[in-house]
This record gives sequence, C-alpha cells and structure tokens, in this order.
Amino acid sequence: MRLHLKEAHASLLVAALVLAGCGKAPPPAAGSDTLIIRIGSVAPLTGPQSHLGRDNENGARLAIADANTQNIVIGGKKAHFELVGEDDAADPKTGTIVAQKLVDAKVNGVVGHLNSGTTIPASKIYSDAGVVQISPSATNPKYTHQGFRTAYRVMANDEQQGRVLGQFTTGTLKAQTVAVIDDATAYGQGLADEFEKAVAAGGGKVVAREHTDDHGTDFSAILTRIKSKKPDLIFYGGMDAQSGPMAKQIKTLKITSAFLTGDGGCSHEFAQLAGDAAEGVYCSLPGVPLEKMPKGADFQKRFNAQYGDIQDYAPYSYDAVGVMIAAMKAADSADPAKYQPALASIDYPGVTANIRFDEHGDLKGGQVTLYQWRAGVKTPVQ
Ligand code: ABU
Repeated sequence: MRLHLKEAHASLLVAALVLAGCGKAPPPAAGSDTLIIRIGSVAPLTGPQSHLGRDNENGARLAIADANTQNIVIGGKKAHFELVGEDDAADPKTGTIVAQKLVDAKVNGVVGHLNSGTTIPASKIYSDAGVVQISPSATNPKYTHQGFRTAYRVMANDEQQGRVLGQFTTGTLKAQTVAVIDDATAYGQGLADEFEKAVAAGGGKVVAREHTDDHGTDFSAILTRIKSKKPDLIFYGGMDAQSGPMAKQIKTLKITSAFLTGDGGCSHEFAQLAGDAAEGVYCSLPGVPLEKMPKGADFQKRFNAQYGDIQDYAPYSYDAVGVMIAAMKAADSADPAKYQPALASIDYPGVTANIRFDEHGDLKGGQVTLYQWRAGVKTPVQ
C-alpha cells in the first residue's frame, strides 16, 4: 500500500512517463539515488468552492517546491517531492472516490480534504489503507474522533470555534436573541450546533433555526421569516459562496441584526461577493491573524507573488505538507507506517503555529480569532 524504498525506481519511471505526457520538467532520472515521494492534495477544484480549493492546493504546492530546494535525504536517498492534486468538488461521494484513487496510486500521504463533509468519509479509506491524512481546514470534531491513528488536522476544531463564537455573541456583543442558519453539511450544521450550545450556556435564546444547502444563493424566504423574529444577531454556519449573497440580502431586506459567520464564510471571496454589505459583518477563523503567525509575513509575501491573494487556508495546507515531511525526516522513511509515530509526537515550527498533536490528532493549543469587516479589511477584534 505504501511506497517503500525498494519501489522508488518503479515509481520514478511512472512519474517520468506521466510528466513527460504533460510537458512538465521530468523528475530526476530513473536509476539515480533519488526517492520520489508523492503527496496527495484533495480539495474542491470545481464548483462554488473552487477558489478555496485552489488556495489549499497552492499552499501545498509552495511547500513542495520549498522542500525540493532543501536537499532532504530520506533513507539514504535524495528526496524529490511531488504533488498529486485531486478534485473532490466538495462532494462526499466524490471525496471517497478520489481517496480510493490516491490509495491505489500508493501516495505517501494526503493533505486534505478541504471540507469536513468529504474529509470524514475519506478518512475511513485512508485509515483502512494505512495512509496518513492531514486536513488543513476540515474543522468538524468527528474527523479526528473516530479512533483512526492516520487522521490529523492543523487547526482548531469546531467545538473550540463554536464555543468562541457563542461566547463572543452573548459576552462581547451582548446579543440575547439569535437566529441560526446552516447549510446542512457536516461543517455548517456541526458548527451551528456548537454555536447554539454556547449561546444557551451564555444565557442567550435561539429564536429561529433554518437550513439551506451549500449551493443556494437566494435566502430571501429564510431571511424574511427571520426578520419577523427581530433577533439581535443572525449566525450562519456555512461557506462564503452562501455567506456573501446572504450578507447582501440581509442589507437589501433592511434587517438590522448583526451578522456573524464561521471560518468557511470568512474568506477574501466573501468580501468580493458581499460588496458593501460586508461592512460590519463578524466572522471567526481558527488560528491567529497572519501577521501574528510566526512566519506569516514571509509566507504571505511569497504566496502573493506566486498565486495572488490568500483566501483562508493556504498557510495551513503549507504547514500540513511541512509537518508531514518533517515526520518523514524524523523517521528517515516515507512509509506512512514508519513516519506516522513520528508525526504523532512531532514538535514542528510551522508558519501558522508550533504544531504538536493531541491523542486524537488534533492540534494542541489551537486558537480562534474573531474579525470584523471594516472598509474591506478583515480586522481582528478578539
Ligand atoms: N472549516 C470550514 C471549511 C471546511 C470544513 O470544515 O468543511
């Protein structure tokens, strides 16, 4: 199931043929003392979340390019890293199909998937095959709580994020009545549920709970029902392709409630889609602001120069690749069975944080930051 050192030559030949077919520079010649290490990256590269998927893939791509400049030696051979990109379209069934494809291709590890709804079903496939998976962005707690020793994530989960969002609502904003909308996905519904719990714990009252989906763009019926309840705040659990139009429609309907969303709705794209209606909207992101990340400024400069604006998660997918490679180096092996124990006990100085994992594979000491959109700038407020 895994790439052993003895298989390196065969893998090298396959990679050379594939790359020759797409006109890219070939990897080091077969027969050389080079170990080809292939890391899968899975995210939605088509559909309404493709901008986020490209952001994740580009973060991973930059990490692979950096690693290839570092003359890394694994198992006595010069390591050459390759990215194997797959599109799951944010669809759970497609997620399992591409996961099996990567397992069959004998990748050495997988960075992904982007969405909780694809990451969770895919994690069973990787676990059964013994392939290490690190999600840069899937935040539903279930992913790392299934007992799979192959499952890791490099950001805070939605138990933490939902709690912070709820405390911010009742504690900081002093909102007493809230309306909650979710997109009926593992992420959106899960985060909305955690938010509801935290609001109730803070003495707030949920006056409406509504559901949409992760393809909708017209929320006028839902928002009209919510308007009649006059909540202090509307919370949306879902992605930016919905939170952007939702913010616009809240403004059009002259709803005066504050609007708050989680990380999926907090991207650069949200501000583009919402336009003027972004002003004043609150959102959360796991982690600290980029400018406060240990190597955030350098990462931002280099990413912007190559790929443009960061949407949300590129620094995390950069770190997911980086920590995976650090574990391979520590174990002196690219075999997931051999480097997984090194990953479990790693202490890695990433761009986003010092990365260490708890017994579930969750990031130790994960943080969450609250932002408000002010004059087009996502401004940290807490
Ligand atoms: N964390 C929000 C986007 C990804 C997900 O968990 O579905």
